[in-house]
Amino acid sequence: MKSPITLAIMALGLSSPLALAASDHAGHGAGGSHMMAQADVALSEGTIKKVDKAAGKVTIAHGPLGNLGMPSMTMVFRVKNAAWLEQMKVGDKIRFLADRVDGAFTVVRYEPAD
Ligand SMILES: [Cu+2]
Repeated sequence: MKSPITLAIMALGLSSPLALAASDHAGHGAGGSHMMAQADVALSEGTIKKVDKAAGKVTIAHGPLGNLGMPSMTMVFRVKNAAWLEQMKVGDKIRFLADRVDGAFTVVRYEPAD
């Protein structure tokens, strides 16, 4: 059995060529270290299942979340920016990054998937 840590390292290794390419691309633009850091993070895939604007939450059927050591599942997330809930629609495919914010799983970054 591989430990979750080993799997996380493997995930990072697999994502590095993509992340490097993204960093390169961003580097020619604004090129701030902040942007570079974001580009290094591997986004996970998800499909919007439910949007609850009143509660500020979104239900996402997501693929593995390497940084959280979480397998694929459908679950509820909070969102870092409530305005995102206005843009998210049930059935939308997204790429996103989730993290623990104040102990709650939160979408801290997302973009539409093609
Ligand atoms: Cu999950």
